Amino acid sequence: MSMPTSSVHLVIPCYQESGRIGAFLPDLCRAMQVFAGRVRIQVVEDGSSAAEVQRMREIVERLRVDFPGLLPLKVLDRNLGKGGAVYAGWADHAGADWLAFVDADGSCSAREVARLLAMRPDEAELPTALFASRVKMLGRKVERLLKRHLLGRVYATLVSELLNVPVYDSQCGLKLLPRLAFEAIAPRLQIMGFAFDVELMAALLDTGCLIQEVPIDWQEIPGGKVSLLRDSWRMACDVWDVRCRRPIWRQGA
Ligand SMILES: Nc1nc2c(ncn2[C@@H]2O[C@H](COP(=O)(O)OP(=O)(O)OP(=O)(O)O)[C@@H](O)[C@H]2O)c(=O)[nH]1
Ligand SMILES: [Mg+2]
Repeated sequence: MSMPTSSVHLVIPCYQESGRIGAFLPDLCRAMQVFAGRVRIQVVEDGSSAAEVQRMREIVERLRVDFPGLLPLKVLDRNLGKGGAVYAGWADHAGADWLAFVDADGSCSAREVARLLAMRPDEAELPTALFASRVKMLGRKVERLLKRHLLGRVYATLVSELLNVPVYDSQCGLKLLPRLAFEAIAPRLQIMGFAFDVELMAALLDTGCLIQEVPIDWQEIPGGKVSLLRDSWRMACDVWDVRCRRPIWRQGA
């Protein structure tokens, strides 16, 4: 298979992640070499403690010696939330054709990131985004704690029903989208927390961007920060908020 020639700006949003990213980032840098300089990786540090920022800087700077496609650490002065960190990183796209993010913990392996990025079409009649999806199916390996899997299924069903979008997994931590499609919707995006990708998905669809879900392998890594109690309620409210604002977007379109 020939590799796509378009460029990608891949952001890793991080909050207190120096313990988990250390195993993942070197693998990711190595895996991106197959794209011969067309993928740039940017780690965004989202208002963690000073000691944590220092540790992250050391990890990134050490790797940059061998991997010039890894950009200097971007440090935000205050915690914006996962979505806020992703968007802050995407603002530095430097003309990349595609924008992407992946979670810092390596739940989605470097190999899977490379597999999804290699699927980006160099030319498509309609703009198309690729969203990774944790589908438990024959031929794929998805390992998650049962309670997280179940809650994830409830949330995805809520998203799908409330927004009338047949999405299987809106929250998977690996997504790739055309930069121009993102720029068309960026002014309307308001959700900066864990539900940011629900709003991103709805806004892309409403402006005519296609989204394909790509089943990937996923292995839950201990130390996750999404709290089943605290964050689920906030995330459910955010879905409702997107549902209420969609008709207003459409009037303005
Ligand atoms: N920027 C930012 N990123 C965060 C924040 N909290 C979590 N993240 C990032 O979001 C990504 C996913 O967070 P996790 O803690 O792995 O979430 P999880 O609880 O494991 O949930 P799943 O991975 O979906 O099972 C990681 O890259 C985190 O660093 C935050 O407050 N700000
Ligand atoms: Mg995780």
